[in-house]
Amino acid sequence: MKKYQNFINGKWCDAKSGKTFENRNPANWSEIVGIFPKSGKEDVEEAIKAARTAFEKWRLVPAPKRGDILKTVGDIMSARKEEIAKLMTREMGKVLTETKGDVQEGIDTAYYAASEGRRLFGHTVPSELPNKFNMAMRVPIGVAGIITPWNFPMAIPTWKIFPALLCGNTVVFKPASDTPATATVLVEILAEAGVPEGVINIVHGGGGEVGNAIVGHQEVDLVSFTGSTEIGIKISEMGSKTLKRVSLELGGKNAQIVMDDADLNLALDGVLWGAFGTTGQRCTATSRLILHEKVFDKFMSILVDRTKKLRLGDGLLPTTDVGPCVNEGQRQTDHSYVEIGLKEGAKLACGGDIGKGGDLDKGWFYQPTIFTEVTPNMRIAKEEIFGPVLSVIRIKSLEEAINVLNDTIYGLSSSIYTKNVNDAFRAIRDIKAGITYINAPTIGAEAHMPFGGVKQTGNGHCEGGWTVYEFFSEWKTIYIDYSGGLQRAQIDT
Ligand code: UN1
Repeated sequence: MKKYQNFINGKWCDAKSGKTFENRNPANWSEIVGIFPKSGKEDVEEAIKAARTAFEKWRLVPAPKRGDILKTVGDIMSARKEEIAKLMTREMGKVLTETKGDVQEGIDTAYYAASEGRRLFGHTVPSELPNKFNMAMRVPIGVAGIITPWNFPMAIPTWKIFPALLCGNTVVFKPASDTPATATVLVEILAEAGVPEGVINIVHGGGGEVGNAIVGHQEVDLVSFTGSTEIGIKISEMGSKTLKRVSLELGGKNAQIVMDDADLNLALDGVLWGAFGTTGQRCTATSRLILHEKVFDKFMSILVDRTKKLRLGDGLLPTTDVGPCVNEGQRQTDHSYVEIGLKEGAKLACGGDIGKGGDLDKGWFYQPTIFTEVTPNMRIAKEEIFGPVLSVIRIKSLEEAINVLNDTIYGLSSSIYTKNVNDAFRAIRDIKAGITYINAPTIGAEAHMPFGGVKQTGNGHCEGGWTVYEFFSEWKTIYIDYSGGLQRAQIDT
């Protein structure tokens, strides 16, 4: 069995306490994927010290050179794509085609970051005084604490780490304890590609020990976190004590609207992929279907039929459509929401139980589940479940559909299926979400576009594309007076 380590100041090492934890395969709980260091405050302390020291050199490496290293990172990831995807499926369960997509998202992010090394544009601005030149440029910030979830074990860490490094910051990385193996491979690749010692550090362990130690530390300048709204609020509070810059990517309760004029086959493919792809374990997953009454019965009968045909199983098997939940706790959460939904008066159209029989008994499988007769005020219509549970709400008009869609504390992704161009543009204007898809499901963001949510999904920062480079750098304003005399702004007019 493979024993993994932390990576601090360019060296692989155990937790100082010598403690470890196991990482198991959710499709086959008896299989141990690896043993990892259960780190504590003292390990974090060392990693932050290394990152702080390394920052003074890394910030001076020209951004195009930092970009070249990330280009090499992308090349190595491409060469190892299949192998990394298999490891990822073993440690968190999603099907192999999706784990390959997850690695691909990391590769795309690497190449985008590499090219940004030759941009990182600033501004030149005319001065109000003669013989004077004004400009604003972007500068590195310092040590970045990166705390990531298990559902996109490669893509999400790369969304944060690559721009952090490209901008000249150094990194202390705490991956989710459900997916430490993929995270370790990412760090191996960064080191192999030439990221200098101390610039990237990984510390494995729990949020309570490692995460808190990072967020509470005076010498960490910024924190980027993806996870639950509950933890995000705590991180925000803790980070504010040292006035850290904090980027939060939190919960969602994403909905797909299907209007009566929609291409119903297209909308069916969309909702099946959005709700049950990744076992519903995406921040962007479709957890509500807002369905026009005129097509309700027809759409539901095909949807339920097709959902029942989805094959649960080990994500490594080509016959599997839907993999397991990531762990026992998540499966219990899914089931508890099914019980809540039934108590609230919603009706189960299919699913509603764990996946049983044969190899399914070895892992944390849950049947793809659909609730009908859901009303917008029910908990299953409002709270993030993070599993393969879809709540269907019947509506009569576009206006009602958008009101229902917006009736949540979250605002990450959204979708509408319609052939009516006017309705599509009204939806774009009136839906309160960071992302709106027209005639496409709520999942499937591309690496070079802004990714982020409004309301309680985030705190105003976006990942992805050019926007994330704003987060990982700060502005410095420069005035160059070449008049040879004192020129007093606002006075010598
Ligand atoms: C997430 O679920 O946190 O748009 C990220 C998507 C993926 C990323 C999801 N590209 O569904």
